[in-house]
Formats: sequence, structure tokens, C-alpha cells
Amino acid sequence: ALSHHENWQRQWRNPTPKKQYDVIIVGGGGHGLATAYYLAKEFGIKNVAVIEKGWLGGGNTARNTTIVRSNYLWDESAALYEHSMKLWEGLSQDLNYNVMFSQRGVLNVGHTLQDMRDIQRRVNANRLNGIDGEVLDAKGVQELVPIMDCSKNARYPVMGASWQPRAGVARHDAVAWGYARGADAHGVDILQQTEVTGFKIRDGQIYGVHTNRGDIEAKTVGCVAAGNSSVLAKMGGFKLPLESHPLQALVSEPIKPILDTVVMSNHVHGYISQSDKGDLVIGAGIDGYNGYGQRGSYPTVEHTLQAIVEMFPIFSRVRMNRQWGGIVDTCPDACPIMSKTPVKGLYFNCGWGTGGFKATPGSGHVFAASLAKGEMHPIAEPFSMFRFHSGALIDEHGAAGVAH
Ligand code: FAD
Ligand code: PYC
Repeated sequence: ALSHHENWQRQWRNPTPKKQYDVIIVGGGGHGLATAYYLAKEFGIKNVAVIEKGWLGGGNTARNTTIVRSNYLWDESAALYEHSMKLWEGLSQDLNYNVMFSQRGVLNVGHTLQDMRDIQRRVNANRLNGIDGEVLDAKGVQELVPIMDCSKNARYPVMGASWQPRAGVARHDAVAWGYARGADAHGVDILQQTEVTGFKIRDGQIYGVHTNRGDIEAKTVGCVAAGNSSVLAKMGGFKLPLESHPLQALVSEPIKPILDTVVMSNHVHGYISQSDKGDLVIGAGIDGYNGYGQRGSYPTVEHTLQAIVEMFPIFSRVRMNRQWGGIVDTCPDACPIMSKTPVKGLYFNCGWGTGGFKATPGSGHVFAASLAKGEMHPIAEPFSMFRFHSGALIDEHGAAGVAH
């Protein structure tokens, strides 16, 4: 059936690196590619290189479970994730690339009185920020998800949930490819198999990067390297308060459509959705140790599936097909870092940890604005790395939905 699929047009070029660019983006994941796309499209800065050590989306972007929502507690993060949500709502049209954004809603389930108080507080905060949200009781959850065990007999009975109807899922690799094609069409050079091995810094100002394909110059460099961000910070001569952990996920064999929303439980600790192909897409929290391996350990898989079967006994005999991991860069307050650094012209966008896929368009957009103007965009400003000096942390562990 694939024999007619020949001579496909390349979606982006494979250029030879130039000696000099106006802006270099390190990291060809969704955030880096989105940054390059908006730099070229909205800010007219087209002499840009995206430098990726592997292949586009080979990091967390195409390893995540694609949940998109904006139901965060604090004003700063609500503004960031809702900015992103609004961009998601027009993204396929903007890129002319189907990113399969499906607003099928997300439930964050509560199993204790304290869970329900936290849910109530967060939904109230969301509504004050103009973000859609409702508090459901157990009956409301059962009506939305008839196959879920919402009975009083469950070990951790469902007491209710927060419900964000505009939330949902998207096709992760399409997001990387769509931004890559868009950026390339605006003249951005995408350099795959190119690893940044050091920074060229003189008198506290960056003027380029060392790579395995030679030195490349630029007076503005934005690092968007997720789990490898601490390694790059070390090359810049400073430290970031990040821990790199494995976060894993797994998918089942494809089954007929049975689950048309996303269910997350931070308490029994597992989350699940069904992809358009029919696979159950499943995950939970980080593996507790630090590591740079894009894989996880068996006890976490076991714990995750226990939680899923606890909530969905109907899935107890479904077979799992594949399991994988990514390296997530977790921050002490479960919020990202979008920031200037002690090196002039060197910016970092990282610390998205377990939850940055949903932020891809918004992060790219405000980071591009910051690089273009040399000043952090107002939405990015609260996420400076210097908040760990001032103490102005933004604690979103409750809304992270994934324990870490
Ligand atoms: P990446 O896609 O990781 O891109 C960084 C890139 O930098 C990589 O491609 C890497 O190769 C490159 N790089 C690193 N060092 C160098 C170097 N020295 N030189 C050149 N290139 C370099 N988030 C959600 O919102 N919803 C979810 O449902 C969700 N589920 C997840 C499930 C799993 C299993 C995982 C692992 C993550 C999940 N996340 C989720 C988190 C989300 O995937 C990330 O926060 C997000 O994708 C980060 O995007 P990025 O573009 O910053 O990073
Ligand atoms: O941030 O919503 C999220 C998420 C879900 C799974 C992993 N992260």
C-alpha cells in the first residue's frame, strides 16, 4: 500500500551551517522550534539556526503523553498556560499542519476531602482568571466516564474532580514537524545531528557556540534543552536548580473507542487517555533517581498500572505494547525557568519538567519575543532563574498533576 508513497517533498531543508547567525536556538524540541518559528514569523528575525544534537522531537517532545490544559493555580502560571491554550486553539490553521488538537476535556480526580478542597480552590482561581473549569461530584464524574469505578467499594473512592472542557490532547510529533516546516519556510536553518559542546564567551557576553561541526557565531543564544539544561548551564559557568529524572509512559494495544476524555489522578497516581489510533496512553510520576537515560525502571510501571486498574478494572486484561522514557528537568517549585542568565545574550528556557508539552506554543511565543527585544516578555518575567535568589517562587506542585 505504501508503494505509491515516493518522491515526497522535503518538509525542511538540511542546510550546511553558516558561520554566523543573529540568533542560535540550542535544542530542536517543540519549544526550540516554536521559538524559531515565532522569531521569524512575528519578529522578522530570520537569520536563525536551531541546533539539535539528535533528530527533531527526539527529546521529550515526541515522548510525552500529549495532555494539554491550562488549569494552574497561580496567576503567573495561569497566564502562561492560558496564553498557550489560546495559541493551541488556532495552531493547525496557523501552521497549516494538522496537529490533531482534540479538546476532549481533562478530569483531575479527587479521592480525599483535602483533594476536593484543593480542587475547589484551583477551579475558583481558574475562573477568576477567565479559564474554564468546573467542580464535579462523583456522580458527575461517573456520567462523563461510565467505565470508571466510581463506586464506594473502590479502595480510594472517587469523591469528585476538576473538569476543564477546553483541555485535551494533540499529536506531539506533528507539533515538532509543523513548527519545523513553518520555521524552515521563513528561512530558519535547522541543523540536526549537531551538538553544542561549549559556549564562546568574552567579557561576560556570548558570541557563539562550539559544536561537533565547528564553531558558529551569534550574539543571542537561547537554550531550550529540557533534561540536558544543567549540562549546558555548566558550559556557561553557572548552575540551575534543576534535577534531571526519567519520566516514563506506556501504551496498550489498540482497542475500540472506549474513553473519550483524559483522566488524571494524583492520589492513586496514574493518568490515562485513548489515542485516535485506539491505544490507551498511560503514565504516572517520575522515577525517583537522577539520570540521563531515556528509559525508566520496572517498579514505576507496576505502580502506574496498579493505579490504572484501581480506577478502571475493565482494563485489567488489556495488553501493553510499548514503554519508553524521557529526561525531565524538574524545578523545586514545579514551574519553568525562562530567563536571562549571568552571561549577556545567553538565555535559558527550561525546567518544564513533567508538564511542558502543553506550553509549547506559549513558551515559544513569549521566549521569541524576549530574544527579539532583549527583555523578558511580561508573561515570562516571573519565571526568571533569579527567583531562587529572591524567594519569589510559584509553587505549582498541586496543579502539576504528576508527582515529582
Ligand atoms: P525536548 O523535546 O526534550 O527538546 C530538547 C532538545 O534539546 C532535545 O531534542 C535534545 O536532543 C536537545 N539537546 C540537548 N542538549 C543539546 C546540545 N548540547 N546540543 C544540541 N541539542 C541538544 N507535558 C505535558 O504538558 N503533558 C503531558 O502529557 C506530558 N507527558 C509527558 C510524558 C513523558 C513520558 C515525558 C518524558 C514528558 C511529558 N511531558 C508532558 C513533558 C513534556 O514532554 C516536556 O516538558 C516538553 O516536551 C519539553 O519540550 P522541549 O522542547 O523543551 O524539550
Ligand atoms: O502536565 O498535564 C500534565 C501531564 C500529564 C502527564 C504528564 N504531564
